[in-house]
Parts: sequence; C-alpha cells; structure tokens
Amino acid sequence: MFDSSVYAARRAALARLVRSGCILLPGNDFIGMNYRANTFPFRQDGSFLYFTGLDRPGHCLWLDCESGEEILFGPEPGMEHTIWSGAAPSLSERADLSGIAVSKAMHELAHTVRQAKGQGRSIHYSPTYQGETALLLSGVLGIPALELEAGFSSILVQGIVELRSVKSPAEVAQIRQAITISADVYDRLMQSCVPGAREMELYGRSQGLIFSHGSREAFPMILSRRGEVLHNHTHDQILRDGDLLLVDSGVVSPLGYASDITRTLPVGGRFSSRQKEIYEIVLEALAVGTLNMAPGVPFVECHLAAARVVAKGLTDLGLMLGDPLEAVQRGAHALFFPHGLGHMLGLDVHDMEALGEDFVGYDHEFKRAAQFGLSGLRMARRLRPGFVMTVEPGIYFIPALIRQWREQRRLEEFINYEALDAYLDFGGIRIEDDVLVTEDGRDVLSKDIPKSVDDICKRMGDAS
Ligand SMILES: [Mn+2]
Repeated sequence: MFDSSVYAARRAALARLVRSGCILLPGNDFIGMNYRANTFPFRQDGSFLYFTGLDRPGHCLWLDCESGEEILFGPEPGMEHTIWSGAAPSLSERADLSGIAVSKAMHELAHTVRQAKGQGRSIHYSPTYQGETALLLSGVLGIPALELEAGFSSILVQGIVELRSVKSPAEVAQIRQAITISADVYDRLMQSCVPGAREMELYGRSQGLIFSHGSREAFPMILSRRGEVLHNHTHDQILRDGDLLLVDSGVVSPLGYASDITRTLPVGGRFSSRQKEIYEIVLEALAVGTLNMAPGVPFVECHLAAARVVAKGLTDLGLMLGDPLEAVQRGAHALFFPHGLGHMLGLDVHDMEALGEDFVGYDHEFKRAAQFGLSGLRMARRLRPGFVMTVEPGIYFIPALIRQWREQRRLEEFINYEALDAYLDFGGIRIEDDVLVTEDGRDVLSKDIPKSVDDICKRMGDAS
C-alpha cells in the first residue's frame, strides 16, 4: 500500500468535489464459482482500491462530504479465519492502514445509511457491475436492484474520474513495474514463437511466467494466430510457418496497476513481404498517433491521425481508393481498423470503465460519434499531464465484415474489394504501447519492448 496519507488525501479531495451528502463506496466481495466457498480469484474494485488501498473482500467505505466523517465497514477476522486462512489484521488495523479513524461491522452499515436518509441527506453511489454489490446497495438503500442503475450519482462519478485520471509519479512507477513483467513475457514469446508450437503451450508458459513474477493477468490474454478476431480467447491452434501470432496481454503491479501491451510476431522469425507492408503501416499509425499526444490535444485527433496513416498506407498498396483524408472522414478505413486508438490505463485495464465509458472518455466538449469504428473510440477528450493511455492501432482482414460491406457495396468508391480477395486469409495486426502524457509531450512507457521489424526479427533470430 501507499502511505495512509495518500488515501486520506484522495478521499478529502473526493469529498470536496462532491461537496454535499454522503458517499457509499462498496468494495468487491468473493464470488462463488460453483459453490459459495469455492470462489473466483478475488479482484478488488478499482475505485475502492484507489480510495482505501485495501485489497481485501467484503468492505464498504462511507464518507460524509460535509462533516468529513469516514467509516470503514467490514468483517472482523476471528479464530475461524485464523484457523482456515491464517491471521489477518483486525478491522481497525485495516482502517488504520488507510488512515480511516472509525471502523464498524458490516451489519451496522444499514443503520448508518438509514440515519443519513432520515436526516434528508443525499447518498451518492456509482454504477455497479457485480450482482453481490447490487444486492448490498439495494438492501441498505431500500432501492430495488434493477432500479439502482437509474439512481447513481453523476457528481460522484465525475469526481472519481477527475481524480483517478491523473496518475501520480508513484502510480506511474507501478504501471512501469507491470510493463517490466510484460516485457519478460514478450521476450520469452519471441523466443518460442516457432512453427509447430501450440498456442496453448505458449499461453500456459506465459501464465506461469506471470505467476512466477508474483503477478497475475490484468485481463484474459489474447494469444492467437487469428488476430483478425479482435478479442480472440481461443488457444486451440498450432502455429504454422508464415503465420502471424497476435498477443495482447497485461499484468498487474503489486498495488494493482495494469499494463496492456500488444505485439504481433511472425511465426518463425521472418515477416513475408506482404505482412511487412501491412505491419509497417500499423507501426507508422502507432508512431503518428503517439507523436500527436500532448497536453491539450483531444485524443480523438490522435485517433484520426492514426486512421489517416492506415488509409494512406492501404491506398498506396491499392487496397483502398480515392483520397485517404476523405476516406477517413467517411469512415471507410474502419473496415480494416474498426476500433478506437486506445483507452485510459490505471488500476483497471480499461481504466474506470465500471463508471461508464462516456464519463471517462467524453465530456461537455466531445460527444461520442455514431459512425462505425469511431463510435468504438473509448476516449476522445483532451489529454492532460499524468494521463496514461494505450495506443493500439490495428489492421485486420475480417472476411465476414468484408463480405458484408462488399454485398452492400458500402463505400465502394474508397475500397478495392476485388484486391481484398487475396487478403482474406491474412489475419490481423495490432501493435500497442502504454504512453504517459507529460508536461511537454509524452513518454512511451513500453518503448523497450521490441516492435520494429528489424528489432523483432533480430530478437526472434537470436533464438534460433
Ligand atoms: Mn488495450
């Protein structure tokens, strides 16, 4: 954990932003996998972790924005806990680690909420994403679980987003730590990405490596020779000479901060000339998107700059037609690059997405576009120093999508559908870095993980 003063300062800042009423911020609990005592691996809620540092299940934070009163509700580990799970700090010791003066048993939460409601105080809560949390809130607030969604506090959500968006140097150091582990994963993958290797074998070895660093995944790893399936979680293929292996993975730092890296590797260590052509376009889109990042620049501009590189590159190859600038305006590039350039990164891999994507990536100045492709952009608003973003352009040849567009003769003035016939078995390429916005520009936190054609081939060649 950081020092308790860090969490106390964050809570005080949140209370100032929300100004009036009380905040009810539940942490996550264990969730039963096939019976109650056999649970999924515990994962703390990002906001609860940010404001308390406590990475344990079954707690709830109560903040009175006006009086400044803070209470940690949670379980008291007794002898049962000591016998089965070992000794744990007492509830008041845990509260102390967070700088919270008062702690109470969980069953007293309902009384505190009732009292505040009786005094006519408003009670702020954020959107939920786990049934257990919804049941807890529903019970203590007296609101039917299905109606919770409508009543969440946008002032609270905006306050949390305001604070969590800007990463302190200590938080950036955590993200760097996660990236160092990812670097090791990619280094080993570059040595083992050979014809005949099974995806499952590489996946399993990567998992073991992550565990051996005392870490775990920030999200389920994508490791597939079928990179055109954007979130492909199958690992049932055998790598063949000439394949591309797309690996999108991230791990967590000791305090829960995520890395999120993608590399696309040529199985056997050498790109074909056709693969190299597409790879270089994606690499340039990554470079241009990144170079555009600076304080005050809307991230949507970085996205569009990268999209123009994709359109220009594909036009030069004869796969797209007409003016690339106009093609991007019309959304034609999205046939190949159907997702956004990136997202915020922090305690959550899609940072704060639990609070609602539009609260995180959009504001009074930027509204989400309706156009296919651009509509998937998670972040459009202006960058500020301390933001950590992923930058992850890609080019994919998705046969079903190409077929659909072709049948609809969609944007045919910009797309050379006939030329695409030769690319239907190409797969997909994505390259992703993690980037810190600084006072005068940007710092690519993952720059040491090889990504140029030469660096990758050299690293992979070293192995053979
Ligand atoms: Mn990502």
